[in-house]
Amino acid sequence: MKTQVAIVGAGPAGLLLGHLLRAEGIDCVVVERQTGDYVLSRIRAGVLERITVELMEQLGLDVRLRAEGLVEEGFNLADGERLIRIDVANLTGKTVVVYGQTEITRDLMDAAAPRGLEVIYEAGDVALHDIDSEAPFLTYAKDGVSQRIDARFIVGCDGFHGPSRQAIPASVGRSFERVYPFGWLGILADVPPCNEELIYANHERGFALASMRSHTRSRYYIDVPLTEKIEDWSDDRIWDELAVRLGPDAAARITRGPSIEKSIAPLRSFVFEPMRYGSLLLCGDAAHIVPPTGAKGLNLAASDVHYAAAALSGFFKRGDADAVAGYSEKALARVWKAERFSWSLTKLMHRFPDDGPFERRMQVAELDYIATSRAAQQTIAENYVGLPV
Ligand code: RFL
Ligand code: PHB
Repeated sequence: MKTQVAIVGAGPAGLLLGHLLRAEGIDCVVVERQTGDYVLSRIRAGVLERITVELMEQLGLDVRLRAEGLVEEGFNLADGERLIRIDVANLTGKTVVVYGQTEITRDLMDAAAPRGLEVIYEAGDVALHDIDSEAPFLTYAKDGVSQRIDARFIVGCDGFHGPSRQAIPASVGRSFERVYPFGWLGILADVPPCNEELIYANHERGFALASMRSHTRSRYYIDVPLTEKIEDWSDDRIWDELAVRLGPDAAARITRGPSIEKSIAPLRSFVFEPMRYGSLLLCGDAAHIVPPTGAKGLNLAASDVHYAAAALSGFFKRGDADAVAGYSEKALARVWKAERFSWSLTKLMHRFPDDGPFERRMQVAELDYIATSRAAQQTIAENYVGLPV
């Protein structure tokens, strides 16, 4: 098979890019290792920045998002019994939208066939070849038969563990990494949320986050040591812990219910440079990971895709090779700022095992400053809604 752009991975990054390219009349094919159902079963992000909403809008795929998404005008930082509200709408004139990654992916998946976007699921052994040439190609196995896709560009949207980043020679790439000494235990349940706006809590027993997917579906997280096993966390134990860490006001409003999903995810900051090598571009988690504090991961994938689509459209529509050459620098400038925000909010809201009384006083001082300074709140708010693309 021959195409203009071969995309590896049908997560949100790969599907968004595929749709944006098809809308420009550029040929592309997406290859995905898993089944569509498996991709939809991964419970992940819940908070969308402007850029992510705008891309769905640009594609005319925002009907359900507009109808079902919850517009959030602010969020809260809790420290013991104190609650600091960040009035995002007032401070920035913008809002974020609560709408699950699963729903975005479903909307993109449902529109693929009608819009002529070919997605090949259950593609095994995907490998990238000749990425330093102008004629790169992918090989994969489907139903036991080996297949090949020739393209002008390959875009790696295959997440942190995919083969694309690994295809770049070690001598030209550089990784920056910070692994955190805890993970987030998440629980999804069909119960009304305890609060209309998100609450990120720093409690002496650890971190907690109250989030949601809708008025009837809640998403909560607590941080746990990486040695913890999910089997040791009954639903009751999780609800008890949330009630303590979120503080008495929120606790009084928590509705408990059986979990429909629970899992532990490790926290990591990671950036790979460059995000382009030869005819290969990387987008989303394939190139970088943020800890989930601040909800940046999916949104960064969306801004990468926005830059990549513009660069590829420049190449195919106007013969502009510079656009592709400049992709990495442009994308990384925004990536590093989101990395900084996610890292600083993670440091502010979690108790690290090595922290002593000094580090705790620093957290309290910073939270005091945020509570009383409009400038500090504005800094947080403008990062939370997403920096300009
Ligand atoms: P994905 O979603 O991992 O998709 C990559 C796709 O590539 C496929 N793949 C392959 N395909 C072919 N061949 C191979 N060899 C392949 N290897 C992998 C995979 O099967 C998959 O379908 O990456 P993408 O598209 O870059 O999207 C990134 C986001 O998924 C991620 O950044 C966010 O989910 C992070 N994240 C959050 N981001 C936000 O913006 N807001 C949030 O509120 C938020 N909350 C979260 C999160 C991530 C979490 N976890 C579990 C990691 C909460 C959690 C708990
Ligand atoms: C979520 O709803 O899953 C969520 C919300 C905010 C975050 C991370 C995850 O910072």
